[in-house]
Amino acid sequence: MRFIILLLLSMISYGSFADDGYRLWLKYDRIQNETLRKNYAQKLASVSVNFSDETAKVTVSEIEKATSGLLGIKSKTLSNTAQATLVLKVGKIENENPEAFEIKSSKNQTVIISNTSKGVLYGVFELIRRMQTSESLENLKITSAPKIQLRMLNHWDNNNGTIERGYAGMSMWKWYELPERIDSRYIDYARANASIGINGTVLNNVNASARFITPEYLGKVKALADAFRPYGIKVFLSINFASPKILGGLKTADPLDPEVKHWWKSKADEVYKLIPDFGGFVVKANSEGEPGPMDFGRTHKDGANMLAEAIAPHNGLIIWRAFVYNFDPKGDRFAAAYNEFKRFDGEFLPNIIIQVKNGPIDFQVREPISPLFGAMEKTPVSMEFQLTQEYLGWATHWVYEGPMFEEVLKTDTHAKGKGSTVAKVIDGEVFKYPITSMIGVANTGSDRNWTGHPMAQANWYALGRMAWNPELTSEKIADEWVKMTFQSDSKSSETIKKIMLESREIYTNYTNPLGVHHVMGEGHHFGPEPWVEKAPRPDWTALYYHRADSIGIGFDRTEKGSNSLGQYHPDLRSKYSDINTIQPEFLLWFHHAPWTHKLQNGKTVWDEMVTRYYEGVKSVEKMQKEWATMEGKIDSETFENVEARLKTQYKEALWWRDASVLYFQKYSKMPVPSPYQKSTRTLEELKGLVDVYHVR
Ligand code: GCW
Repeated sequence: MRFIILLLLSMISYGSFADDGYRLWLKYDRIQNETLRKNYAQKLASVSVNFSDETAKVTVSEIEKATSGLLGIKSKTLSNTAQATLVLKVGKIENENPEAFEIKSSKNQTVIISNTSKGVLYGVFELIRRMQTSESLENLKITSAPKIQLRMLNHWDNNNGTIERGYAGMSMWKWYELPERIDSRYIDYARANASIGINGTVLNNVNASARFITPEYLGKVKALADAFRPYGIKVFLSINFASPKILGGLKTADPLDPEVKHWWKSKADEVYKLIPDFGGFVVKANSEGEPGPMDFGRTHKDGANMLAEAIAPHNGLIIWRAFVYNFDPKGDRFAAAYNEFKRFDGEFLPNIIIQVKNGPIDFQVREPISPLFGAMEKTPVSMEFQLTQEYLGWATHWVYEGPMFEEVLKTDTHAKGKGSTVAKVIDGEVFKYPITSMIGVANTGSDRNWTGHPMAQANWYALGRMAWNPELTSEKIADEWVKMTFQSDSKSSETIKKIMLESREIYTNYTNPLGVHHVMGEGHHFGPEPWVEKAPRPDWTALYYHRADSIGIGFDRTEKGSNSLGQYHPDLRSKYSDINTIQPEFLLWFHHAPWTHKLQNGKTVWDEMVTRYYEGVKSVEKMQKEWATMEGKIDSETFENVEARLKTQYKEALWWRDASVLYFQKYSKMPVPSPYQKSTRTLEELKGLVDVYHVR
């Protein structure tokens, strides 16, 4: 007994309660600064709530959790609004957005008000965030409204429990227990999403099994929709375009066939009868072997419009993905989506959104923007980012994606003159889109800490915050996340934030310097395989993209090459078209640059590439050193977890560096510049490593 008490006392004094990461950024450990804590405690001493729906219950329960955790108090519930220190109110506010809220505070009272209960919930999370990040609650006069309507996660989860490109365990959805049992994790998932403004979730993989829309599964989906509703989250499903054949026994899934149309209409009726606020269907059609309208000689427009018609009576949406690329021996995969969709601009029904990946290829480490942003004037396009780190080192490499999102969102499409940034395209400002959306392909799984790598939680957080306001900086978001997640001293917070902000560029340097792309392992997409020269399709090889030869490296997309650059507005095009002025980070995306070509810093392409590979690895060593200073400053479980993952990251960074340099050197025939030393490993040895990683 004495031993246990001593152990507990020492844990408390060293603050070393093991933190398994389950609580995410909603940690709510006691605020150490007493003055601040007392001040907050006064402000949250009593609460009055003027609404009483399901959302009211979860809002009050969130306040209870936050006040007992952060402040060590239990707020009194008062029916007398005048006496309450915190008033939560549904009422008319100036901003008509149903999700907007206002927070106003005077000396004795803080009022959170919104047109809807959901807006109040968002306001409460904002207030809690302010306490978690030690901000003042005095004289607040805040109005906040989301700039994007649909802020969503897309789960690539399959009904057998696996996740496509999921690196944090198995799927969270226990289909076999549903609809009877609602796992408490579903509720914590919904809370976490609501805390960052996420209001929609697509439960299943876009490579969709038709099973999800069978009556059996729809019952399960309804149970999840009911569990998420109080948190303001709508449920969507990915569908299999061939469902009328697979489930309905029809001879065809041709979108113009009357029986097929009828089948989808009654399916939509069935779904909405069960789930009246169902969000809609997401469709990956005629892409990577998935069925679609082109199987019947029809177009993406025919397919999308048929489904849109079926779902329109219920106010449902069709989210049609633009990730399509048929192999064309003369073409350039970069140009495929634009070629397919631009011609139909204006011909899609109004309840359709075209969901576009941030770049033209496929979630590479760094991509220029998809030319569809800024090109679709009459059809809403939405942003698809990938949180799960398919090409970003899975769950062993620490990559904070905030700076990548920010780089994409700040890119100027010039569609309607200077300042037509991607952020402004997708939030509807540039073309006045009636529907707006941003989604992240989820990085969550059944791992206790949700995301495998503890630091990857920040990517989920960043998606929600940027979807609420695509003009927020990645720095501000990192600052919030670190403070909320670690509740550590300010020096430690700064160290963690610094590593985060540098992490993406570091990863880029040791894997994809100067804009070389699609050089990862084939199929599993892990580790380096720039030597992949044969694959089931040429555009699945690495050679198709890097085109290394005795002269140089990179894909010429200028007028002299594939001319895909021509898909951008001339003012954006000119940023990339001159090999002498292009930002080096994008060089090999657009130019076949001679190895000896001199960059603006005076170095040759070869020397600069090698420098980046080597400096990238050195930076991982630096990350390790900086992280080492966190020992004792944050809880030991997270510390050790990240420390171990950084060791793996270092090992794999060396693998990337050596494999890439040795492989490309076969073409450049140039030496590794000093002070760097050529690897003592051979290329053959490094190629052999791939098999080890295949079985991961
Ligand atoms: O990046 C590729 C992935 C596929 C994925 C596809 C897509 C769901 O390798 O696994 O399939 O993109 O986005 O549809």
